[in-house]
Amino acid sequence: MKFLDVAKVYASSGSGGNGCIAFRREKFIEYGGPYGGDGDRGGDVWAEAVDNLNTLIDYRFQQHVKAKNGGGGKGKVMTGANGDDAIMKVPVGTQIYEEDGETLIADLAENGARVKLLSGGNGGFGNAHFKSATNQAPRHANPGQPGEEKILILKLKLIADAGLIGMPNAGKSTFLARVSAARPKIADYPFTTLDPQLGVVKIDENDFVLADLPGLIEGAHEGVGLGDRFLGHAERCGAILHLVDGTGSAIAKTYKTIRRELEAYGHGLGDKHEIVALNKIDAIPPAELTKKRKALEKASGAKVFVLSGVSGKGVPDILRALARQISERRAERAERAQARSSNPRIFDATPRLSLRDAAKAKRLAKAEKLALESTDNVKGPDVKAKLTKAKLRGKVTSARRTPKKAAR
Ligand SMILES: Nc1nc2c(ncn2[C@@H]2O[C@H](COP(=O)(O)OP(=O)(O)OP(=O)(O)O)[C@@H](O)[C@H]2O)c(=O)[nH]1
Ligand SMILES: [Mg+2]
Repeated sequence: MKFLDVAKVYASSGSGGNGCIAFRREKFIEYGGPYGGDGDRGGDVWAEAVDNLNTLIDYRFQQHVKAKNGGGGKGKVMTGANGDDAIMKVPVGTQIYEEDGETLIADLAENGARVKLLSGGNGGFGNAHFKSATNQAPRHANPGQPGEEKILILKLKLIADAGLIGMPNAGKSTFLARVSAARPKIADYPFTTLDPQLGVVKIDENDFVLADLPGLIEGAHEGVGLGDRFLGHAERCGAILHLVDGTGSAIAKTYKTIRRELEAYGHGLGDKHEIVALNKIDAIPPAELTKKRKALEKASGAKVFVLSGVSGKGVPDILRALARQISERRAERAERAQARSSNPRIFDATPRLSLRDAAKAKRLAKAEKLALESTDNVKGPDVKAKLTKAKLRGKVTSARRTPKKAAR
């Protein structure tokens, strides 16, 4: 599984409905006049953060999001129907990017936050709109504005609920493979796991995401071994499971080494509640197990669980303890989120030009096009650019070169 959930979505807003051309025809009403209604707006595309989703998996299956088109106008000056909006429900924490995957459009960090991603097209005016004293029977109506289309990239950072920490060969990957459907590489040499691996664990009614992190050794905070950069993934975990290899000789020393690395890493990792477990009990004689467990209890000052990742003994108890820790942390987080999201943000990511600005932009584009066309036969790009600029500024009425006097 990936730490980052990414989905690509093709979104399009609805087009506006066309205006209608119609005339009023009634038995005793002469010259009934234009009677065509306006088309209505197409639907917008919105994204909304909801807290009952955890992944973007829905958008692997539904990659096209389309809002409805606006209805066309009808006779008797009836306006068309409004196009329905399309609302993309995404998990809280989803970021929405442009097609390049780098330009951020919106970051939906709280429950209920909404963003308008694409605006629907406006409806066209019907012919009733164009009647005037001099044109009492207009035979034209506006078409509806087309909707917009865009490719959007959705990104969600998956946050592991629990992290597995320990020396290399402590049996972390074996544990993850035992309790989840993840299949990390397992081997009896140190640093088998080079990248964090995720698995989804189900125990009783709970499920949570468990991360298998690469092994730590003494001096990891100074970059020894694979360093401690992977500990960043454990920073936001609700619980830490510290596995100690029971077949080793210096159990207490091993435990303390890892603790020192956690403290040295900082970011509150040292203060995080950890569940300590002695692993590989299938390979330890019972008398030795009691001794080692006591030594570990003394070193950690906490209850020590015993388990075997290979035989599965003691695993459910540990999972239940983890699930308890995680649900406590989740409840705390939900309380904080509730306080934050009492006033969710709703914003529009489709800044629209005012009518005056839009008309100005259209005039400018037209003038530029005209100037370019008329300078097509002028040689040299510099002359052409100068003439275009001058024409736009209104200094030259025609960009065509006036014939020289001598030539006349
Ligand atoms: N007897 C016994 N062996 C185990 C147990 N768990 C893991 N092992 C063995 O210990 C070795 C290392 O296991 P891994 O799961 O790869 O250990 P790891 O902690 O992921 O190691 P790195 O990825 O290198 O940090 C493998 O040979 C496993 O078969 C266990 O419960 N009992
Ligand atoms: Mg491993």
